[in-house]
Amino acid sequence: METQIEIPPAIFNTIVNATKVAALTGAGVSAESGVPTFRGENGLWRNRRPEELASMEGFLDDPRLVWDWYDWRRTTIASLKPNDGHYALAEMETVYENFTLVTQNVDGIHALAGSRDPVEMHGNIWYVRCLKEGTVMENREAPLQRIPPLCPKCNTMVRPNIIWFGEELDTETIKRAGSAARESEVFFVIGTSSVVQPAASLAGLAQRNGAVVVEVNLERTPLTDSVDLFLEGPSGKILPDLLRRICRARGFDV
Ligand code: BJW
Repeated sequence: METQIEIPPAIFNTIVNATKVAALTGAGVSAESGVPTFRGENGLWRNRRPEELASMEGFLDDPRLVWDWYDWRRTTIASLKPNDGHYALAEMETVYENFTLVTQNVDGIHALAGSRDPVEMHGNIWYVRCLKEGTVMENREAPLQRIPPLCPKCNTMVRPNIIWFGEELDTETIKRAGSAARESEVFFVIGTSSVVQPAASLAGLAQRNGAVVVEVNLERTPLTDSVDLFLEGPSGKILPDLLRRICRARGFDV
């Protein structure tokens, strides 16, 4: 059954008729697939300080602890499948002339759902980087045979190719995310607590450049008061419903 989401007609028209659209996703989008979120009651940090697990200092202090955490997450994610929210976002690429998906998620599930070129702001859990030479390699072994894993070329320890706290985001990635936000007519912010920078600033950037900002979340966030539309509920339900309504209004088969 479709959820009864109330959308003011002027905003709905913009959503339906837009050509340039972008979406920023966070951990909440993968929650219905079984990937734990970071914050909140059952969040991944609940017993640990984020800096202990997701910073270079924490890693150098105890690489085994950090790799154990990543090994557990990789092994969990390896068996999971995209949910209807991921599929709706992949479908948006066919509905809109220009649709950019920007994600903070490192799980790679958007690509599994068919999103063609997601901008992965915080990296990807299936890639590792050699601490000596900086070479980035795909590594899908889950569980890992050796912890911490070593570079197959030089035998030095590798780290997850993920952006940790205090680390700069890749320049090209930040450029793509910024342009997508700046140029969008509609900017969706989905399943993120909107507290981690610089991702959390993209909605404001989009709005200052004229975009209608639509937030989808189970609960209110620090962003909610400034968005044009807040859709409260699970993204795995809200996004397919919204997509159906957009397609119907555009005269597409649904
Ligand atoms: C649902 C749902 C359902 C649940 N449906 N919704 C400016 C001001 C203040 C601080 C800073 C600043 N600039 C930089 C900082 C510091 C820092 C930062 O932002 N700190 C804040 C926490 C205060 N940022 C950085 O350090 C960044 N680096 C940087 O800016 O460098 C600058 C620099 C410049 C020059 C030289 C050197 C440096 C890097 C940030 C990297 C973040 N990385 C992490 C960890 C990765 C580890 C890993 O994954 O292995 O990425 S942090 C963690 O948070 C992870 C996530 O991608 C990110 C965002 O989390 P997300 O996705 O929002 O998840 P949750 O759990 O927080 O929220 C889930 C939401 O879903 C909730 O709202 C639920 O309600 C909702 N939900 N189920 C819909 N079914």
